[in-house]
Amino acid sequence: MGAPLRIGCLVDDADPEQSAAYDWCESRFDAVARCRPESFDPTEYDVLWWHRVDPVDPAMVSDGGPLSTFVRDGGTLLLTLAAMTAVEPLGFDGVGPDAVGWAEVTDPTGPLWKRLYADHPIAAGFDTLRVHTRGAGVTAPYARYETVAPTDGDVLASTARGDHDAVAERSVVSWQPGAGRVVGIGSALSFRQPTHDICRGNRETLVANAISFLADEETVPLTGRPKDSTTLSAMRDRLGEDPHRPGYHVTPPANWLNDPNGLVHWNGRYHVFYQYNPTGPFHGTIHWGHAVSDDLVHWEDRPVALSPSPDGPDRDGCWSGCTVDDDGVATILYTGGRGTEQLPCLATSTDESLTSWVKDPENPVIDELPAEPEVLRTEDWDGEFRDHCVWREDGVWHQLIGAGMEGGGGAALLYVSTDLREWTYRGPILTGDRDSAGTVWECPELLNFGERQLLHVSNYEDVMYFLGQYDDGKFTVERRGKLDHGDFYAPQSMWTDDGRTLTWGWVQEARDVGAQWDAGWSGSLSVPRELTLAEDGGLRQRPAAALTELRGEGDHRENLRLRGEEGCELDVQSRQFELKATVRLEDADAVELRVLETPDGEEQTPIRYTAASEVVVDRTQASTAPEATTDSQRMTVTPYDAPLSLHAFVDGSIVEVFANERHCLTSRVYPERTDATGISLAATGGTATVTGLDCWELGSAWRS
Ligand code: DQQ
Repeated sequence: MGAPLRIGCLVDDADPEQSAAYDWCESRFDAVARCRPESFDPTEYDVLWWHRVDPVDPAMVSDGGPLSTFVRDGGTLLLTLAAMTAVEPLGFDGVGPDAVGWAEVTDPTGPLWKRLYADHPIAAGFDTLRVHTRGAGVTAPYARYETVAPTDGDVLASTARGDHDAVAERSVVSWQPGAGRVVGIGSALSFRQPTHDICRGNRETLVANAISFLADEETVPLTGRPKDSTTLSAMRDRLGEDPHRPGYHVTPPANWLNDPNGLVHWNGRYHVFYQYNPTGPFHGTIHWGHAVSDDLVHWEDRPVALSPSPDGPDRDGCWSGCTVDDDGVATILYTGGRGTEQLPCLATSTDESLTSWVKDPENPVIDELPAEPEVLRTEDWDGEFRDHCVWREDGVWHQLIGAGMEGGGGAALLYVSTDLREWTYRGPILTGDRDSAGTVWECPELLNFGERQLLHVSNYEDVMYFLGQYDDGKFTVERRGKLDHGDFYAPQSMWTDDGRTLTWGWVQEARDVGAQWDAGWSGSLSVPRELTLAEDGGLRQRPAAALTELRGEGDHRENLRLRGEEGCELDVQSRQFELKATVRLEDADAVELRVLETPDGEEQTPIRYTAASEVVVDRTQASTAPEATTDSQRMTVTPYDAPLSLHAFVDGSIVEVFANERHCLTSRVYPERTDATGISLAATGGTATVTGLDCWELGSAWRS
């Protein structure tokens, strides 16, 4: 038997809850003593525990005082309930919990453990991510992060309340200041008030686990917030076994991704930034994640590029924006969110690898909404006014900002500037009708194809594009359409040094918040698509040629005759592949390319080309999970005399389809069975010919 664990319970007042926690600790561990936060002998304790119902008054502790010195020198500290507020005055985090108070507990409540940390020692003994440690029927104190995120702490758990996943209520956090370690558990831990036996048992296990974890020098230390490339890659590896996780599409290392941002080809490297929540797989406290590639297909995680500034106009989130080259200085224009305001902000890079960014001290660079048209005010925002597309024309910077108009539809608003910092408003280049084009236009982008320009906007539902003429601040529409007919949103483009326009979109999940939480990650980017004008003046969308670099084993067929239900199975068995087929329907009603198919056909996702000139991704049998989406997604493909070329990229849970290099449909499916790896073809209602077919397994984008 080794020496008993020496626990110091910090006491600071006569609070009965604090005394009850002490009594429990004494009954559970052998060497427990009381001590005071700012006067204790650091040599006497292995672990300190501070349990408080009231927030810590900054006068009680300080950065540089005995408690912070104890931790930074290698000591460990558990902060429970409102004691978690001490991290700010102790200097362990730039931001303390922003939601502190008392609330009625109406359902059994406790940690909603993150998938990433399901095997964390503090979660030992729980066979679920949803652990209830406090029963209903009392008013109890709490301290947690709700609208802001810790700057240095790593969120281990949010809050499970009854059957509800309160994903934004981040209540268990770990820090690693200096050589020490700190864990905060901000809610659902009262010792004085009686509770249900199960909750009591869970509470005791949780606190005892936390104390043992902190005391055990051998346990793999948490990093605090993972910030460098190595720890981000390690995080990615932890989720690597998930069969739904895409392998060659850009995904976040863990947690949440939405819009692609700031895409730029800089010093020969391709940089993709994206909307990222480092605290969990849900939309909130948005940062800019960063990935870089030398060849457009192999990617490397880079440290987070932009984080909200606690005192800045982007306190609640760094929303979408773009990167421009300001005479050699990479410069980001993005939307800062704070309270009900969203305003344009600017940051410049201080290094060639675009790793470090400095925000302009004058942010926001535009500090009020335009007067005309009146910007739509909603419950959430003083004005729906965000997202940026910036280019230089005749030496003048031009900027589009997306907006909604009071009483109208979406708008793309134009500003001009000589220095990217002082902007003059010019008015909308195009406005939309609410009924046919949506209430708000997010992420507007103007692309120049010489003889014609393309404006695309995301209107909450679809990505609409307008082809026409942009001249002197006005856009005249000649044609319109949808960039994609499935789960694809808020795209943005990169102009490569060799003159290509490559576009990525956010591929949203088609499963609920709880399923995304259980997976530990959410969101992906599409494959890069090269956009050009076709000979007939329409839009052409092709997968970037570089994707061929990923091709591995393949199957090639020519002049396949498909008759009736007689199918044809391909040799490739995979969830990560590319399929290219040229299909002539003859007298068949439809041809199906069935992907992610089990041998018995129980699960399968047919990509169906019909005689009605539609391409349908049929999800009725995509997954045996009862909660899986079963609706089909479809797009009309112009009726062609020539055969239809179908080009599909399947990757874990993504089915991304290009038809005749024009029409795109990106879909999400979540097959349950491990043998859902088959690929087959069949015709229905007659005979069809597949004049040529190629299928290749594709390699992965991430080097681990
Ligand atoms: N996503 C961002 C906004 C944008 C929206 C926030 C589009 O800037 O309007 O994460 O998905």
